[in-house]
Amino acid sequence: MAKKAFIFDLDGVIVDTAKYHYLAWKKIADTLGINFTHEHNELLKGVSRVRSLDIILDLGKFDASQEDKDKWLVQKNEEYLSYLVDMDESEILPGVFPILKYLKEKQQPIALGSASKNARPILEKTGIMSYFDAIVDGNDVSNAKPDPEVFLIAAQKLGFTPEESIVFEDSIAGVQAANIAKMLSIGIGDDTTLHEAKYVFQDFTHIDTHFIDTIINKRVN
Ligand code: B16
Ligand code: MG
Repeated sequence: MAKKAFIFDLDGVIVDTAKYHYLAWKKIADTLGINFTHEHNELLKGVSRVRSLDIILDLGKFDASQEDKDKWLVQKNEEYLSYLVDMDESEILPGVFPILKYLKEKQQPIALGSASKNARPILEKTGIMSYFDAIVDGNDVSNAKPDPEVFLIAAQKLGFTPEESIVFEDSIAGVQAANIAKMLSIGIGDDTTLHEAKYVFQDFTHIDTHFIDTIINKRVN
């Protein structure tokens, strides 16, 4: 049977944690008197925690010492984690479970490729850890998306070449990372924003098993 490596981003693909990241960053921005909106939050998707803070400080033309930055990074993460306390499988985005189950049925290898350092607790709380044959997250990489490092390590852990790998991503930086890696990029979200992806679906409810079969059997990307 043909096999491909299926690599899933986490935030915005499997769970909608962008809303919690937003609330936690908003609290820091408010304290600093920086105007931070939902539109600004789009700039932070797929971007590391450290880089996210720099983007917010740039928005407010705010100069800060490394000591202050470190303090805010800790505060932001504590606030973010407080939103995850009650997280359970109801937070898995629509259509994700059926696709994960179908891939397992077809014995396709599955990996996580996320920028988040909180990926493991999220997979545990939502009860989907066992679907993943490999997990690569923000703790395992030194280069943030659009650098392809996270996806290249994920493919390697599954024992597949980039050309045999398929990435589901909701962020522009993540789609670019998949493309740079020469993997098949599938955008989840708005097709204008994610126009660089090979395919774009609004969400997983729009992806059917026929499409999955087609990409499994495609010779290489
Ligand atoms: P953390 P993904 C990314 O996860 C988020 O999209 C991004 O907004 C966040 O800043 C980043 O993780 C780091 O998250 O603060 O939990 O380490 O989309 O790559 O799964
Ligand atoms: Mg994401």
